[in-house]
Amino acid sequence: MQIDVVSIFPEYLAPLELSLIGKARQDGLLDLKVHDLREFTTDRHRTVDDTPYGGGAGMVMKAEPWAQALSSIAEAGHAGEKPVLIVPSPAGERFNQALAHELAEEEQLIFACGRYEGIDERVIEWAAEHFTVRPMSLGDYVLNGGEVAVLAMVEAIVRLLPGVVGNPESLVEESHADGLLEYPVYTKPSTWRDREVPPILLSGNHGKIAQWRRHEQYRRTAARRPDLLDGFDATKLTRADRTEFSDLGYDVVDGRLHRRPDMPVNDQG
Ligand code: 6GU
Repeated sequence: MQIDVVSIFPEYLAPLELSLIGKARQDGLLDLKVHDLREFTTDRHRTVDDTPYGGGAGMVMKAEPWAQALSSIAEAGHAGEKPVLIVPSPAGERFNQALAHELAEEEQLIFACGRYEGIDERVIEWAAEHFTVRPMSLGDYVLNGGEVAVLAMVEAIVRLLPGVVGNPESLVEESHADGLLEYPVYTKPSTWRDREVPPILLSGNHGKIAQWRRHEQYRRTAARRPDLLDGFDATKLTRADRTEFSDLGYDVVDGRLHRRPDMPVNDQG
């Protein structure tokens, strides 16, 4: 996979040299380049921003340096499909694990890190002729620029590339892999400060352990992220699974979970 990141703070992306992503680059699994937007300006002051038309607070990123940067990256890339241009923005589509999987299938991703109040909207319109443009948000809060969001999205995507995570099994049993939060985990010692590991985990009964873990996933998800249960496929639940959901206040109707209105709020997650 090829990833290009454009930013006025290329040093902000230094963590992409480290750990799993740094290793993927060394191993040739990932070709990642960080570009300084100011390299694509032509004036003496290397200007990337200006005041907003219509007035208001803050500054807006000028169109031309962005067009120069993106054209240069597109020309250097493989002439195949349109590359995907991800524009981090709190006004974007919510990034999630399903999108990470989808983007991990792409040949080339380009991330355009805006700062200030954003990029001149005409760049986004122009870019749609050359790229598949995807404005994307990490969540409902505001960061100063796209760089931190890019660190998060690139990590979420790159760890899904074949060969990047040493044991691919670890991708199967993590939070969001099956639309649920992960079960709690424990390691030695079995008693720590008078706290015991749940005895079932020491039983050696792999069937019971798998069921206990699944039920912990349900409990946690119901307590912390009940919104995730709206889209949960309940058609393949066992009787024990249904009973667990019933205890949590959910009935199965037409293969979907429905919260009973009389149930007290579950805060034991
Ligand atoms: Cl992707 N960018 C910025 N600037 N702020 C954000 C965000 C992205 N996601 C959440 N807040």
